[in-house]
Amino acid sequence: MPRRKILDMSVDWLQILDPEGNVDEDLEPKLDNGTLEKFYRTMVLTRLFDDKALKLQRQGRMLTYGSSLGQEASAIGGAYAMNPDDWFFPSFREHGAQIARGIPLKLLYIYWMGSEDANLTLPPRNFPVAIPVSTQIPHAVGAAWAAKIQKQNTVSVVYFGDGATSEGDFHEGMNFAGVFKTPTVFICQNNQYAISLPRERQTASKTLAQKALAYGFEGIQVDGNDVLAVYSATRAALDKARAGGGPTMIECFTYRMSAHTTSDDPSKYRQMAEVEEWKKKDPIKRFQIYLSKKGIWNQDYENNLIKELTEQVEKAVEEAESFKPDVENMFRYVYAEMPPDLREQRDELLAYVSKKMGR
Ligand SMILES: Cc1ncc(C[n+]2csc(CCOP(=O)(O)OP(=O)(O)O)c2C)c(N)n1
Repeated sequence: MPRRKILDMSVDWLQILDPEGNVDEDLEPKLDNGTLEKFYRTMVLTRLFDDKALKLQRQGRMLTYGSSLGQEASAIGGAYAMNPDDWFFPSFREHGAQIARGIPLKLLYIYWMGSEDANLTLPPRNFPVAIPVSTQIPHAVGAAWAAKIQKQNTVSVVYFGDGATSEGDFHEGMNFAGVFKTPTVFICQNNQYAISLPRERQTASKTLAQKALAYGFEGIQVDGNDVLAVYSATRAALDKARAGGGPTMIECFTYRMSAHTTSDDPSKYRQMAEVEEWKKKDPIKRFQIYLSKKGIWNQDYENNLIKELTEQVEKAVEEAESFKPDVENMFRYVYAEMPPDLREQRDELLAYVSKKMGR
């Protein structure tokens, strides 16, 4: 026969905990209560951190900020599946993953208050936030390739959005990872929008996960508002990568509940009814029901937790606001030898700071 099907591929969907808090016991990961509580605490802390950042920005105490409201499970589920010595490459909306990786809240606030100094003391193996969309992807693949060549047992995990899948860096990184079978886990946060551009206008593909198939490796779509599904899928991908099985792409199907950033007005491009529908799928709420059924969560537990974590957030803000940044740092680490135009800008800024602030 001259014509026959030579390719038959598919993409799985994974959900373990549904929006009503019902768990699929066959798929439920075996996690002890301490770990489950850690997941819950970190999701709640991320939400409190986020809410405070938005308020600070509105009071003129923070620069432009991108909220992660609604994406807490997608962020922390993957990060908690990692080992501390795995490489972590975040985009700009992964506050939850950064918190799960042990990055102090104070540093996150200092960064969003505008100081690169925060990046100088990040815990090892945690890359700084990448503001340019997708540039972190080739970096992650490169680090994974290096780990493979050096026979280290580490995996690179890279986070990016649905919009990032239209960038050249994404395709180059995915292709390289497929060809060289690098130990890389690609976590795509499909939050349905790239600023004002809806997912349907980003790509004609039915899923984002299927893009991995074109590069010769597995892609899976998970319910991104289900922390158990995100954790389990990432754990499986990490185990596979460590065993020499190469890369995986995980598409977390989630929703950006807030604006793109504090400079955006989403009412211009999406309907409130859509937001209301997604409210019913809240990742924290469903995990709360799950913990309540396990006898871990109750209203007193919640009240105590909110009090404790709010204090933690307030303390971090205080520390961040009393931090004295060294403005010269933003010029220091790009070139081994600073070009004249940059030197000129640095001198101008230093003169301004010294005049304005007497430093
Ligand atoms: C290379 C590059 N192009 C454009 C921008 C401007 N920009 C910032 S965020 C963004 C949309 C990103 O969408 P997505 O990847 O889906 O992530 P999300 O913001 O939804 O988390 C754009 C176009 C940028 N930062 N970098």
